[in-house]
Amino acid sequence: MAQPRLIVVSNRIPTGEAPSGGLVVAVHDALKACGGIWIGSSGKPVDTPDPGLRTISSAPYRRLAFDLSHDEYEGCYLGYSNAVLWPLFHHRADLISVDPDHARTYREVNDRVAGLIASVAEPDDLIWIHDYHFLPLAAALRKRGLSNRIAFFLHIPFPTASDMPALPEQGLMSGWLAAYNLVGLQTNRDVSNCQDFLRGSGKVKPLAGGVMQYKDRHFVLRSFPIGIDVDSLATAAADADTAALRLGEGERLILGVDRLDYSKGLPNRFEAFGTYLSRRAPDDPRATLLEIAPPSRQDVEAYKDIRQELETMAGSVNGEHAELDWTPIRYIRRNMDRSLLAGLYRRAEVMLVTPLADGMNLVAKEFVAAQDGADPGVLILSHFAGAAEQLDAALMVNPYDLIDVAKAIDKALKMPLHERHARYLSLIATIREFDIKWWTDTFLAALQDLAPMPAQDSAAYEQLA
Ligand code: ADQ
Repeated sequence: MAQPRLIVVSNRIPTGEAPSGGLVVAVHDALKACGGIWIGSSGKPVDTPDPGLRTISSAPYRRLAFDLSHDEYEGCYLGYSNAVLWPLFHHRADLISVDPDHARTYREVNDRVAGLIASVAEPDDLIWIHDYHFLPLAAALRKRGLSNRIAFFLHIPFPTASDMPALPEQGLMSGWLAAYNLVGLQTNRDVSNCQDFLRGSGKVKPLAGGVMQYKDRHFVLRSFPIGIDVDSLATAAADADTAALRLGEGERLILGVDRLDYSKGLPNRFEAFGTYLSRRAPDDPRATLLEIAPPSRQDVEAYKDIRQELETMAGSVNGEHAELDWTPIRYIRRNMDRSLLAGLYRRAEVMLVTPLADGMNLVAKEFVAAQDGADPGVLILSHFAGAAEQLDAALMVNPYDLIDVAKAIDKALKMPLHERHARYLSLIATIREFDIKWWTDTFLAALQDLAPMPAQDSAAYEQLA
């Protein structure tokens, strides 16, 4: 069967010539194979936005960018996407900042972007939309009469049915999702949360095999756990030069790598490491926690305090436990080059991945891919990372329980080679089987299997988009 053309829509598009990073490379490969178009925002807001799409590159496929005005950036990106949807979907309804103007701008931007997509889409194109910035986009495309096969993939967790009522627009959500042919989530837990919500909305009836019925049409809801490019990470890790990282004689390395975000549980992690240090026996070797966490989204209110909180906590743990020749927490607030990061994964004996909520967490998978199979490190993984559903051979922890995490650190540092090895073999087998190529291939095959959605009364979509 001939491969239809693919249109990918994501908040950001790579602007450089050589895309890097797992998802970007995977989408790049899929677009190269099918031909197609990648559409995304140009990043920062501009004073006089171009009303159309700007071509960033034309080969081997087209990359097209749309501009956001300052009001659109503030209302849609900062306001609704990152100060309502992100906290709500990460079970932090206490942090949401409800503003009807932001909700209106979010829907208006989606509607405008739908017009731009409609101006380049052809009837047989597959359209693949990424993430929470674009939940209503399919409804806005259907309103314009597009019957294409349209899929959505949510990179972050789906909220529980009890969190969802905090969203003033929750009444629209089932209609937004039902306008897609295929809705992909990271884990089975997300699918079950989404099913509970849809069933509870009274508008959607789950049928067999992930098929959902909304009014007189159907859509499919399934999990597609995202993976990584294992070989490129393993090669980068083996080739990296990490000599600049100097540790004392016998000092052990524990690593944390995150965007600075409240969902990543960093204060809990630092506190748990402090608890480990307080409980450690005098003749245990020294362990240093190297945390690499560059700030993100600093324009959003809820992000302003985390940096301060973390620096205070690092200072307090170091003040209590440091020696003249040892600083237990080293905290780097800069972005790290990917190949150096891969080398650090390989050098670390223990990796702490302890989010309070996370769609998947690719860092956990990257750490495993980077290991030397003859002497692998140990992954400590939160139950609340999406990756926990697949990586049950990691040391699983409850990140809220400081003693549980402290005990896991102790166990990981003392784990004998045969146990590290057995756990590693199980983890790497899973990561290899469900890699990034599996993810794009499986997702696109599932979409291609579905029939286009017959054009319907566009008035039904007017109220949604
Ligand atoms: P993120 O929240 O950004 O992504 P994550 O999956 O952990 O989180 O990382 C994405 C990429 O960023 C990884 O390739 C990682 O190497 C890189 N990265 C993270 N911290 C870094 C640092 N300090 N320096 C350099 N690079 C760093 C969202 C969801 C996740 C989901 C992904 C993909 O929140 O849950 O796994 O999308 O679907």
